[in-house]
Amino acid sequence: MITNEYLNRVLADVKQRDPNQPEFLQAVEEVFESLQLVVDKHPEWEKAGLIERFVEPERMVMFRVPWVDDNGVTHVNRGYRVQFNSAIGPYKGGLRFHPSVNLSVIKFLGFEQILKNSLTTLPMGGGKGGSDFDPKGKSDAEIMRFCQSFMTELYRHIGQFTDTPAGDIGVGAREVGYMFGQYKKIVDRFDGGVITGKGLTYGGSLARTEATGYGICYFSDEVLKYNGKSFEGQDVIVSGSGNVAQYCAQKVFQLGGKVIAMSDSKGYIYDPNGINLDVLFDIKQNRRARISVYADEVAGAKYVEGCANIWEVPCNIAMPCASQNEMDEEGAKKVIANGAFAVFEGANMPLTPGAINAVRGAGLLYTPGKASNAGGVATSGLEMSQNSIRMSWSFEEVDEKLHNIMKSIFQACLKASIECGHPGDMMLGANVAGFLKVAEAMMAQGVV
Ligand code: NDP
Ligand code: 2IT
Repeated sequence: MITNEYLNRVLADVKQRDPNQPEFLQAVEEVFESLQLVVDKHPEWEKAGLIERFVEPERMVMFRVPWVDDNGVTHVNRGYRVQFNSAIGPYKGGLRFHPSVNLSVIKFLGFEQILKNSLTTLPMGGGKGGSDFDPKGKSDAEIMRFCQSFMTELYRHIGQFTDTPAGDIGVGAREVGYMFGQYKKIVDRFDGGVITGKGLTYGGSLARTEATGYGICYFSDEVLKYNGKSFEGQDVIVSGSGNVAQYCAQKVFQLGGKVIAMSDSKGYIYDPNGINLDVLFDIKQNRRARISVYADEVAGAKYVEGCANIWEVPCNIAMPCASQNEMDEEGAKKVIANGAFAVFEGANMPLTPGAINAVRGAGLLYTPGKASNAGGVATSGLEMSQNSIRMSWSFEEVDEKLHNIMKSIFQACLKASIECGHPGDMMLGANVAGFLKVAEAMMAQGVV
């Protein structure tokens, strides 16, 4: 419940202005609930229109992306780049290629990115982009032509001092490579810092591939330690099986936990012996196949249709790493009833508001994605640092920096939660700590 009048007025305005953007409204409302205490303490913010400006992107670009498939047929997709907030640094955030992409999804992701990037301790503003293009089943040549067409418009809006995209759902090393190549061809310069997640031979950073998943576990490990617990011996569900889920699962095993279930958008696999990641990585990275193949190849494993059914698997810790709203209240209740003690978000906004209330209400440990998955964009920031100094750090150096950043994020969230009178509340802490830095910078820079 939001009681602060100023926040309520802005929320009503946003709802009236963007009634057809449910994901964006969901993200704004969740953040506002956490910000009440600090907004109460800063009456000067209202006169400066700080919150109105905070919820309105600085710029939104939408564009046509025409491309020709292998049969010579032309298709037209829609491209987006939302440059949400540049108060603390140039816009930074990924690109998502998925049929569900629309302005609401990109705005919610860009909004979350502002606070996430603020938490990383690095100077990065918030942005996000993508397209409703579906990469599934497309040939390499089709992916290349799409990426080239996408970049033929996007290139004029980006740059290391303006806006630096990266990957997200449906955009990995292959797509980043094609987009970087097209950018370089158009501008006739090697601007390494124009996009991150690049291949290692042309300016990418070691450990960027692993960073989001590893970072989730480093952050979760701090939360567990603070609560006198650890990953050791815990049964863990990691939903999804993309970049984030794969390396989250790998780090869970390294920290002594056992990942027993993973999923894709069609269904989930359950392996009581612990998921064999060599097999899973081969299926996903080399063969780009469905996760159901795992159950055909590994004795004792089973495949169940329906990705949301994964929450029926009994576990101690649930780590949703696939997509937004993948765990609803019903899913959360199953996780709680089966005796889990923690839900650590890996994806962006994977829990519905009903699920968050259920999990927190039942006293489980809960961490929001904007804090726990910030290691991906933080390591993108480290990739840009290496591009700028024309050097590359070893895997161990980057991994250590990532680990330290995740510890700092935990400390910042903890400190803010204590100052707000709710020690250990990571949702409150992440929203408040992330926001205060941006708010201070926005106030200092005047009404722009
Ligand atoms: P990938 O494209 O590598 O993998 C996405 C995975 O989630 C796939 O297993 C996919 O299944 C599944 N998935 C996608 N959409 C849905 C859906 N609507 N319902 C159920 N499952 C779905 O993406 P990432 O691993 O990079 O991203 C996963 C999440 O992590 C996203 O929320 C993203 O925003 C977030 N994130 C990513 C970062 C990064 O560095 N990549 C950084 C921080 C956050 P299928 O193959 O069947 O589509
Ligand atoms: O949601 C995210 O933080 C990302 N997809 C990573 C963004 C980035 O710029 O590395």
